[in-house]
Amino acid sequence: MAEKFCLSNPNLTDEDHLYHIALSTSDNLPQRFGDVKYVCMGGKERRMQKFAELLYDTLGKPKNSELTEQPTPGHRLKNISQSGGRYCFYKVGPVAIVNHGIGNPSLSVVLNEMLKLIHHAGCTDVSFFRIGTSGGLGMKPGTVIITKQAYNGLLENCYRQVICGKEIRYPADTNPQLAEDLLKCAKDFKIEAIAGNTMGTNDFFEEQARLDGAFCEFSRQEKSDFLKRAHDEFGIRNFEMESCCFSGLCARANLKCAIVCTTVVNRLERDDVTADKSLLEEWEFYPQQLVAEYIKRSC
Ligand code: R2B
Repeated sequence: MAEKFCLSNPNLTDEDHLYHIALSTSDNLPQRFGDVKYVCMGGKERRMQKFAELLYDTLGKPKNSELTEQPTPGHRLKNISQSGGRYCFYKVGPVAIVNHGIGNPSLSVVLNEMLKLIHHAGCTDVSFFRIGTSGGLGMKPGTVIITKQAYNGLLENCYRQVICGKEIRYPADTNPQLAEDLLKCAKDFKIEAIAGNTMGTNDFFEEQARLDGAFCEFSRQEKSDFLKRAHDEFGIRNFEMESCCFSGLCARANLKCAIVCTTVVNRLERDDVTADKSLLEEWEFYPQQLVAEYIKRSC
């Protein structure tokens, strides 16, 4: 029998409150969530709601889903964390779907609580996925990047966390087998995708060498030197703001993870996104399609 996922924190007890996702250990977590095998996270609430609905159809309307009492077209699933007012959370068969907002701090809060949820629920063999959009580096917009290693804004392959006034570094790598399986799904769907390294920053503007934020005191030359170095020396193929925390905390919990992000701009050419709404929607859909297909094939 597969071993139940267990966090190593000795301070966790049978009574726990997961404030930000509005659940606690008195909410029948093993009965409701003990079958979860996949946790899918992404920034926007609306995108994750749509992804949950897509999964509901892709997996053939699994019985062990949490449904809303008053369904409307495209809104059949219950937002389990609605009363918390911070994040959305849907359950579709063996999949938990959650949004994480922007950046490592927002992600860290909900990821801690999702890890505690699968611990209290006694889940087995859980994999974590992050889907989203990103700025590409030398990639044709619309290309999907499946992250191999995450690098922070200092070009270090780690997640730096401050604990009791000290900085600790955790490895920030993803699972190679998951990446390979997702690339295979992309090939079958004829979606352009590559495995590459990702830079996860704590800022959208200057830390990603954008010239168009509220502030900019570096030159165009400094910008292009930095981007070229990231591309050529570190194999960075896209920028986003969560990969270090996501891969760092999953690895720390001994869980497999994958990060699948579409690129919406080539940062070697420009800073702003010029694609129209319908093209952006099409590109944003690729990671959802790939992860939904992966889950369908493997569950
Ligand atoms: C990609 O897009 C967001 C910033 O616009 C951020 O969450 C990210 O990683």
